[in-house]
Amino acid sequence: FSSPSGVILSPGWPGYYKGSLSCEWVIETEPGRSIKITFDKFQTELGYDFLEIHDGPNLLSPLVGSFNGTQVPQFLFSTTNHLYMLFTTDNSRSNSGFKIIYESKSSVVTQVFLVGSSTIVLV
Ligand SMILES: [Ca+2]
Repeated sequence: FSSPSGVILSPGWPGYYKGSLSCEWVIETEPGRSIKITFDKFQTELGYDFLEIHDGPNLLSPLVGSFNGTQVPQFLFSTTNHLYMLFTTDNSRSNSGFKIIYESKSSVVTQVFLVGSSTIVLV
């Protein structure tokens, strides 16, 4: 992505996504900035179709959350200038997926979010 903001849609949006997907996205902004993502719409099969978000450039970066069903935070921020997203689905039952808005922010943000049982401190 090369614009300061944009939208990430699940494959097939606004129709249902397909089974057996493994799709990844990497969002990168300039060093020293952070990325804000806003969950505009989110609906996946509960317990089977997951959107994993990692705070960094790849799958090995710290996990922010693994989201499924309709339970997502309203928005979240990266602490680095990268976010890695992986959407995996099993081979049965799909749903409409997600619409996520991303923006590059100057990273002078201090907030604490609770995602699942882990506390993420964003400085
Ligand atoms: Ca499924």
